Amino acid sequence: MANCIIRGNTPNEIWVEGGITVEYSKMLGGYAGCGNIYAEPLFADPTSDGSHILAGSPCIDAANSDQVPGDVTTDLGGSPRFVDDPDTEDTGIGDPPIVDMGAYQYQLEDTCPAELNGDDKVNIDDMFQILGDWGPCP
Ligand SMILES: [Ca+2]
Ligand SMILES: [Ca+2]
Ligand SMILES: [Ca+2]
Repeated sequence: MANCIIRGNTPNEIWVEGGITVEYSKMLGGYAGCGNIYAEPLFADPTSDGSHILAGSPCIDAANSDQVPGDVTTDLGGSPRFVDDPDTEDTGIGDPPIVDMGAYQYQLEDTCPAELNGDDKVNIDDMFQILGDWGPCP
């Protein structure tokens, strides 16, 4: 198991028969393994499906990018899977930008409103997206 956030399970965070390898994951109470951390993940709303992590979470840029299957480019919410938070030191491994622990990746605030298609460039492709959406809104 890699790049996971395990939190709030009782009586144990995880129960394994036979043992597994856990790495680059966050588990309250801890679990031995490379890159694992034990701090609170700083969920936006831990009482609902709020497993979105907030700025300052120790899970940001702390996972193993090499463990993400090659065809996975988005997180559970459809946002980019690989985002670097320049305010967070990269403590994970792999080629940057480093993936975050958990199902949802920390997303930066929109600093470039004309970047519409998620490729981190403002160019003609973004213009085509605007033109494709041109016209009356239902
Ligand atoms: Ca990241
Ligand atoms: Ca970073
Ligand atoms: Ca773009």
